[in-house]
Amino acid sequence: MAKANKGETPLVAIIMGSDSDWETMQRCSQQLEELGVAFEVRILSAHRTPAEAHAFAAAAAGRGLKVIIAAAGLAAHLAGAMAAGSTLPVIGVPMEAGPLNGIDALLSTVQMPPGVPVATVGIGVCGAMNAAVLAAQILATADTAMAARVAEFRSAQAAKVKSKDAAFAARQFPGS
Ligand code: RP5
Repeated sequence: MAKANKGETPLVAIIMGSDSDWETMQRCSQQLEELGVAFEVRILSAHRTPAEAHAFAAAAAGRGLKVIIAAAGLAAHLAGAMAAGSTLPVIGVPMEAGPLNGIDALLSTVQMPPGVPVATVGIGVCGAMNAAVLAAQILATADTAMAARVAEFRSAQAAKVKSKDAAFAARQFPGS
């Protein structure tokens, strides 16, 4: 599935080990859309389609991609496989799958050997959303329009918290 807008070259790839990861990773794609990041989505598996996964990693930078977001569950090696095959920044998102609820995926994703980093975010939806924000922040280092959108996103987020704080401050609590 290609999600780049208006004929734009995708700058970010969301890759997932399975379509069963999509319910969670949709939150990543929505966050990227909100931040105006052109992206593509692929299903590639380090274990089930290793040749395709390695070919994707090897070609990624040449295709104009700048960041790879890799989501997988269980013994999650997809982000590591991307980092092994590309020098692009790789963000790993552990999926909350299986009997260990993502702890296995977190450890498999985060414990990379020195020299082959994966920037690992939290398990599940929070990680999926943060992966999008982190990807935008990486792009923003070389893109002033992106930097402005990231700053706007942060301000809007802060404004929401302030308005919740004001709403709570206006409440009457028993005994106060
Ligand atoms: C991983 O195994 C996938 O990333 C997914 O989280 C998990 C289960 O995959 P399916 O059996 O649902 O295809 O490779």
